[in-house]
Amino acid sequence: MQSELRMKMLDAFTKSGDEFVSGQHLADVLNCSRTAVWKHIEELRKEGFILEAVKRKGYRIIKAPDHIGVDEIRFGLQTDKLGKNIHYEESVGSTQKIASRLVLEGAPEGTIVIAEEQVAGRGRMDRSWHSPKYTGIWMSVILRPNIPPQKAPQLTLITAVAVVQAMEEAGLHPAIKWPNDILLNGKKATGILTELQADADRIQAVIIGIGINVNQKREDYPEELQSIATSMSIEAGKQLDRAQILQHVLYHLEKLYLLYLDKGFQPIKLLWESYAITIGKKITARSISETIHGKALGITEDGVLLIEDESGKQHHIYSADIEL
Ligand code: BTX
Repeated sequence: MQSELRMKMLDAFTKSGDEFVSGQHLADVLNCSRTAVWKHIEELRKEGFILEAVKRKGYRIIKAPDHIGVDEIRFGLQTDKLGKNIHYEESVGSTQKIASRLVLEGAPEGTIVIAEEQVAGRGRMDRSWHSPKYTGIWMSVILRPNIPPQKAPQLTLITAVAVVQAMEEAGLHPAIKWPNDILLNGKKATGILTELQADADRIQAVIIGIGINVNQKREDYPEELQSIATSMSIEAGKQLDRAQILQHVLYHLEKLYLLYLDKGFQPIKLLWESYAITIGKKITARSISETIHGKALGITEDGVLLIEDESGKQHHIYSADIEL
């Protein structure tokens, strides 16, 4: 919708407060037909406005979209570095792609890329990540740690702990499924994708992609995800404040990252294991090359999953999908 029309329309709604605005009044204000009004109303809906339409009365706005723009993120953010440099977009293909461009342009550590919607959100191994508008946290965080490239998977585990801690603050009880899924009531509520820009022995940057389902309703998911995905809001039974959750994630991530740089992976490993549902259980790990059944023993210093099969042989799992 053109911004001038949008302004006139929102002004009309603002003036009417809780009262309905008739279709005819909107048509007069916007100088257009009733059919065109209906189209504009549908556009507002698509952009996240919740509207009520009642025959012979007209329309009213119940709720404006819950945006997470730069101001909402900055106001109340309790970090020194993470999120101090914010790249915000309404709609993108993938925040990871933008972040990797920013890395090449020299973006400082702690830069975040945040979008209200991703139309080509990415998971691991070229899978897609469903990222509908105004419902989740679709974010990439740029870190520049001075660690060898093979240690980068540890940052996925650090991030998982940070997200879990932020979810606990919202009163939820999340669990981690190695390596990157955060589950609520057994269903996936968050995915983490860590990508590297590195030379042979030095990391240029790590881009941590975090996708948190916050305010989706069950019907917002495509059918194939309905049985495996959930959102914080579905589990909490109420709408949640995305900007606040994002701030909490950055706060915990910064604390854990500094702890990691200072004391190494051991304290993080203990925290991670305390949230992991896989450890001690019989699991199946499927990777591109093999499928291993056995008991998950724990993770190594490098964040690699250790499985003991029935013959007592131990396997190091670097990348796989886990079934419990
Ligand atoms: P993954 O490969 O572990 O998970 C991808 C799989 O998860 C999909 O194949 C699908 O079955 C399921 N899935 C897709 N979308 C959702 C969803 N919204 N909720 C629950 N399950 C879903 C996980 O990869 C890593 C995801 C990282 C997403 C972030 S968002 C910001 C950043 N930008 C970007 O493009 N990706 C990351």
